[in-house]
Amino acid sequence: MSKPSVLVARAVFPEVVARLREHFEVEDNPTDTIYSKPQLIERLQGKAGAFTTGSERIDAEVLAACPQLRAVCNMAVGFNNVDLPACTARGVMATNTPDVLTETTADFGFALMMATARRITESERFLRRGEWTRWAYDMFIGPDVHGATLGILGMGRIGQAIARRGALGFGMKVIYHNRSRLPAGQEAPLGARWVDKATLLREADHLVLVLPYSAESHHAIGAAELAQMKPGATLTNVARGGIVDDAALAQALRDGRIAAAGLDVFEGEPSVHPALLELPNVVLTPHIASASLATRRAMAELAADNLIAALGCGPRAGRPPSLLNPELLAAR
Ligand code: 8YV
Repeated sequence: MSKPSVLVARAVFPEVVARLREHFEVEDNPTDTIYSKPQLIERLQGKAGAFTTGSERIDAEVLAACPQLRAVCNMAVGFNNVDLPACTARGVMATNTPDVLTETTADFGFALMMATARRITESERFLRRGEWTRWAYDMFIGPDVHGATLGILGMGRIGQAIARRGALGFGMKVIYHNRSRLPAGQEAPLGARWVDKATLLREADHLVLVLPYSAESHHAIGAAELAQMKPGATLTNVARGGIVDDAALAQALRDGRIAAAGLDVFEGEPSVHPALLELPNVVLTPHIASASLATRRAMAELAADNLIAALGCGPRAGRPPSLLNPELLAAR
């Protein structure tokens, strides 16, 4: 029997591609070309599976043009690049890579929040420019992290891991807003308190965004929300571009409405709003929150496990470990 064909849409660890070759005819992308939609559709012709990342949009049009596709396995926990209802309607299994990146992403979110509050990159640029000629009592003065109020918008796995760092490591008071409240047993060890969104905005000294992107969360933080925050507060986004209105944020930072922002994700990335690039009080990183070697390997291996199982191979044949549309199993 011939092996099913799959597309690995971006460059990824060679050992993961080699593992996929044990089960599939693999078209990989060692030059790491970013495919346009027509190129993606062309490459997906005759493919039963796709190993994707956040840079490939798998929408209804792509699915309609690739009727042989049976599995889309995203190497990311976020899957806003995949139209899940359209996949389900066509019987295409969709998977993501939860859990394996939680702690690494939380480390980075906390680091970005600290760098933002304590003005690490801004002061480094000053030093590198040769402007450090003397000490001054108010040089790069900023807010404290320890003991401050940590506000978390979106209290899933990563939000809870950031809360744990803040509460247990830095003596922070943790408040959060999420559609569903955590069970008391999960709130208690963190001393975490559920609040409505307005209270979160009003009380947080350091607000960290960790919610998934959806039509509902689009511009969850815009001019109106920024206006409710404390003037000395910081905002950190390690979730998705589009949750923050970047133009409104740039304006708020320029006006001193909030003290500073730390951003790992952007609307329309890899483009960054030009106004953000010009501001001193914003720490900018290129969507690297999950980028530890061990975690990126684990994400790639999990995406491969999902693809192998989704296409009926390996020990979990037919039961991918992180299936987003389990209703397809029930339908079989
Ligand atoms: C990925 C991410 O690196 O997992 C996610 O949702 O945002 C990152 O960890 C990125 O999406 C590439 O697929």
